[in-house]
Amino acid sequence: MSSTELDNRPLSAEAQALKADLQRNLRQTLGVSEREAEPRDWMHAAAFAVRERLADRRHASALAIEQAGAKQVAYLSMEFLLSRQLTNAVHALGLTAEFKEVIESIGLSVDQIAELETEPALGNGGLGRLAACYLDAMSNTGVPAVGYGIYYEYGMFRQEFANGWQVELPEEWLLGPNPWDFTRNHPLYEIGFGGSVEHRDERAHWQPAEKVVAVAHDLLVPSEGDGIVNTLRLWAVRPVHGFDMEKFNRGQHVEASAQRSRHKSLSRLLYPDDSTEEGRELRLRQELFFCSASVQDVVRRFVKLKKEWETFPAHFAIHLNDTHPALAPVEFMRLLVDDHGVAWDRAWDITQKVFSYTNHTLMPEALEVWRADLVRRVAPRHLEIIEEINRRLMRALDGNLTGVSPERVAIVSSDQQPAVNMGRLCTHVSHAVNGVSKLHSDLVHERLFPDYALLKPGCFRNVTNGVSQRLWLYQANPRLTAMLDRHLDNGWRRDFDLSGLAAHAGDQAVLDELQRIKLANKHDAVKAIAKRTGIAVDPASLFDVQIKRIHEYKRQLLNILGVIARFNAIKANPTADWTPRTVLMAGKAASGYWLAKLIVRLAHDVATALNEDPQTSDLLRFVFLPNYNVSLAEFLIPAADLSQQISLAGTEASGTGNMKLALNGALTIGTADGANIEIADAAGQDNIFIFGCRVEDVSRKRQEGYSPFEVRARDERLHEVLGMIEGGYFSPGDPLRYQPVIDTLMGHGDRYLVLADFADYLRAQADVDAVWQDRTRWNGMTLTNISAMSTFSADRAVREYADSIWRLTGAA
Ligand code: 26Q
Repeated sequence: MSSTELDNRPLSAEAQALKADLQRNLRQTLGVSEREAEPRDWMHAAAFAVRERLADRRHASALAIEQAGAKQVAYLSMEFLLSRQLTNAVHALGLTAEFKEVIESIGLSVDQIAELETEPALGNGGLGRLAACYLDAMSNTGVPAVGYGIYYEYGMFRQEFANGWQVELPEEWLLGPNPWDFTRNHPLYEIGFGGSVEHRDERAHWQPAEKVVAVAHDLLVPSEGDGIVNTLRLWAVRPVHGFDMEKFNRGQHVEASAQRSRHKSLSRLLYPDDSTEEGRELRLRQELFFCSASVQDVVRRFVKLKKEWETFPAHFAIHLNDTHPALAPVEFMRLLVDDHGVAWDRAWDITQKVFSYTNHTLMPEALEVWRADLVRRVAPRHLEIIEEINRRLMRALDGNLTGVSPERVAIVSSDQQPAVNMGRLCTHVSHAVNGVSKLHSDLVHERLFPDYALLKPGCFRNVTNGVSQRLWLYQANPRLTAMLDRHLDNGWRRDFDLSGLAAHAGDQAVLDELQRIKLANKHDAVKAIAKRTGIAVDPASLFDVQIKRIHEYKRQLLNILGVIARFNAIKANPTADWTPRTVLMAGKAASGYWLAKLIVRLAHDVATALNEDPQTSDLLRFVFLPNYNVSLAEFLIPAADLSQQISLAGTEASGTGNMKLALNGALTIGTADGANIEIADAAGQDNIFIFGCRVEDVSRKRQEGYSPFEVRARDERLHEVLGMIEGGYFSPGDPLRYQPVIDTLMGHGDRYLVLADFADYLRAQADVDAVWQDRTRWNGMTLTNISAMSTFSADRAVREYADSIWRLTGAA
């Protein structure tokens, strides 16, 4: 029976109850009868029915947390890149089977219903997805937490293609009801902007020029079984005095709502991560809005406890997900000192015990530095507080013999045009600062904040990233999960312990099973790929996957050059024993990052040329999948054979896609960067394809004077590949199209050493081909990788934060 035919089998008791709730919500919440209902109405009805169950659980766990007086975490992040809520919630409630029964009894399919939900893409990429995995892990490990973020009207754009170019379209995720949203009418918080500060009666009095009100939109973060339900509290703007009646009455209808619409813009859109210029005032206003609302909320929750301020750190830990919430500790100081009359030193001591900070990038262009005059314009009192913090720090360094350089720790630079360094601000206010992989944490310590390392050596830590196994294994890959259930001890899910799988490394039947599962997943992916692109790919070929934001440092270009070299090699020797490959690439380029957009176009053009070549297209297919998002990752990751993690050593802080792919049985071809190094250590160097320069080689090469021209001259294959791009082979009507790509690689010095790693990359790819020919060996490597991935669970990471950073005694 096809899944969309009406299923008349009797429902289980649980499914009957669920179905009754669906029908009731359809009729009463949505006001639609069954006769009139479209699939979308059923999706909404299902969401309302499921959220009722979540809400009940939330009330119970909120009460239990309150009664236990447990310390709570406020996780501040400008981004949360959530998955679709319905499938996630159904899974957490353990209702997957019942939900399927109900939906099929209505004559619909679960996939069809799930796909009608637009995912809330309130994040750019890695950092936002990490925050979402950590929320899930906090609920599932019993860490009481509120995630604080922004309820963007427009999250990540939808990527489409027009004549080969990426175009960005707004994703209208809030059209229609949002069944997951609990909009709160209280508490509401006023947020001030601009204005002036007066100092009288030994106190600062800030008179903001403008005010808006922040409204909370709460989403629930469930856990499996009888764990806790945490809250994700996202702020939106409700303008005050938003409508000028006088203007309206004078007939100035548009002007009457101008201020309202200006205010609304604060939570209108998610900024892209391409931030190169500093002068974007709206972003800074957005950060202030978010920080002020979140900190006011935490402080209000504390005040309700009626405790001494000194006990604040025993009740709340506030975590800064990168520097985007850097104004939060400043707002915290302001509330304590200005509004609650706490003396500066006392407030400062509390602040340092409350805040902690994670750095996610070393790329200079992503490190936030704001001009002081801009900060003054947006938040004059906050700038004063930052200046005072800086003044006291500089004073403390006076005559200090520790070798700390004042210029290298100064939060406000003393240049002609002073600027605020947000990374230093976060480091100074926090009792713990961490990077997101061992290598990255070392670099944060040694290269980014070397003088802070001298000043407060005990603060620096590492917490290697982790991913949610519930989304990325149980939900995305039910076949592999069922296999693990068959072969591992009963308790494997509780402790997320995959290590028992290693015992089966020599068992041919288990290896075959693994291969069959991968093939079945690939068959599913083939259908999804055809649906999205119209391109047919062969599930028997090796699926070689690179999925992530398009950035020069991530070196999608190296992948593309490698694909072209493979194409040339096949043409030169068509009858050799080639491993058929399907290279799958997906990712979005920030709209203002034109070179990244040109790289996307190159991928697209190379794919077109290759796929049309009858001599090679059975052996090599290249597909750029549009609109990479969480849902796409959910079907592609379980189908991947090879995971490309090929950043320039020292530039990718951690990576998390690398973990998701390895967990799903893809082998990694990667550089010694970020968490790749730890994946290699866990899985064993023989079970991964590492190539290219290491961090030390990169520094040495740069010192010695690296010449892309020499590299090109020495490598025939590289010379040919670059010649084709340069000569318009992939852009016949527009031969100069890719000149800027050639220029960055050649004329402008190849900042990311793409050419330097080219030859070793081809060598590693040839190793991949050779292993693939011996499928038993390949499957054995796959099994060993999976068995070593337990440690890359978000639960492990969250427990490390809870123990060593947030100090939650009694947390699981
Ligand atoms: C900054 C200022 C103005 C506008 C935007 C930004 C901005 C926004 C987002 C800067 C950076 C980001 C995102 C950074 C990010 O995603 N970093 C990734 O974090 C992952 C989780 O730790 C790591 O695995 C990745 O290695 C890292 O690149």
